[in-house]
Amino acid sequence: MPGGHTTVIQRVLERRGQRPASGDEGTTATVAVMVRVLPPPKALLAFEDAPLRALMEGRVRPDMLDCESAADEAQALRCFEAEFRPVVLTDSAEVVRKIRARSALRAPYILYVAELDDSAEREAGLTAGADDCVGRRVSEREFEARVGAAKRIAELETVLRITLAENRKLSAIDDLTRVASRRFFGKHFPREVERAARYARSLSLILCDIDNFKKINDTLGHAAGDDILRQFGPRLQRQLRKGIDWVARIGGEEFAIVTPETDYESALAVARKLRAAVGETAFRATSKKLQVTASFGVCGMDRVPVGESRLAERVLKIADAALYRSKKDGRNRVTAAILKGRGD
Ligand code: GH3
Ligand code: MG
Ligand code: MG
Repeated sequence: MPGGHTTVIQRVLERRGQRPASGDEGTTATVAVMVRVLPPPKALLAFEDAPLRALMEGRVRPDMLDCESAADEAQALRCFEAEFRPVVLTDSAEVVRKIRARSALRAPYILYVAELDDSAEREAGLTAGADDCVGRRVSEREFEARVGAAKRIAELETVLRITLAENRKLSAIDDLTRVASRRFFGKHFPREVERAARYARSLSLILCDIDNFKKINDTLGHAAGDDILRQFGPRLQRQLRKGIDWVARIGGEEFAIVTPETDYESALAVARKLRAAVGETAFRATSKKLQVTASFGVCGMDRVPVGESRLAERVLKIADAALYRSKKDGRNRVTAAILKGRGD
């Protein structure tokens, strides 16, 4: 066939052109876009020397860093305590030392502007904890390059933080409690409902919310609250059938327990067992032991009705209303509701 070869080669080339970017190229492009759309990093200019401060304010363009100035050490530290800045430019080794001494987890990039451009001064700045050091008579071009490096590091850290937060959200497992995530619940609970409806099986949903959790946080601290949450998910899970029932953390201190092949009466019994398991032994919260209770709301279905639209949503609403009832009636209790199909 005339022109046959050309057609094949063309097809190969076209296909190659359509092939999606490799993982690496894709990542590079994504990072580039993320960096491009970020606003300039916030920076603190802490210069005690007023003429130098004015010079620096003029030199750092607003598209490089979003700057705020402080005139002395106390003001600089106050500003920094009030709001974290990923970049700090300063002429004070004391400011460098004090910012580095903070026990906070996030550390800024610090550019120390030394009085003299000599190695002893540079060493003093770096020893105090600066990341980089320039003399105050640095050329405009060098200064811009060094601020550019600070900007790039601050931006990359922001991109990393955004990515980690997004990853956490995408995850099927909740970090703290090691049970299923809210996202997993949102996707898989409707599937469980559909499946049960298709085979006309039973299915129940139990919601559980820890009582007065805010008070625990307020009196023992957030870390103690986290400790309890960490033990809470596994404690629920231990009471359930392995590989069939599953637990998801759907809110701060709120959990959903999905129990397939479980009718109203059985679900009520499971919820009672869970309530007892929560209350009967104390939780370890930092170094203390703490008695905790939880309230439960059940929506039980002896036979999941078929052809109901948004059934999963309705089940969740019914269980939530039952949970609300448990709270209203004094907490540490189980309230159950049954959902029947039209013909039942
Ligand atoms: P109720 O008995 O009515 O449920 O009262 P509550 O205090 O448990 O409920 P409320 O909704 O008022 O407060 C829930 C608290 O849970 C507030 C929030 O700070 C805390 N919380 C949410 N997520 C977490 C977390 O991951 N760790 C910790 N330690 N606390 C959390
Ligand atoms: Mg609560
Ligand atoms: Mg709650």
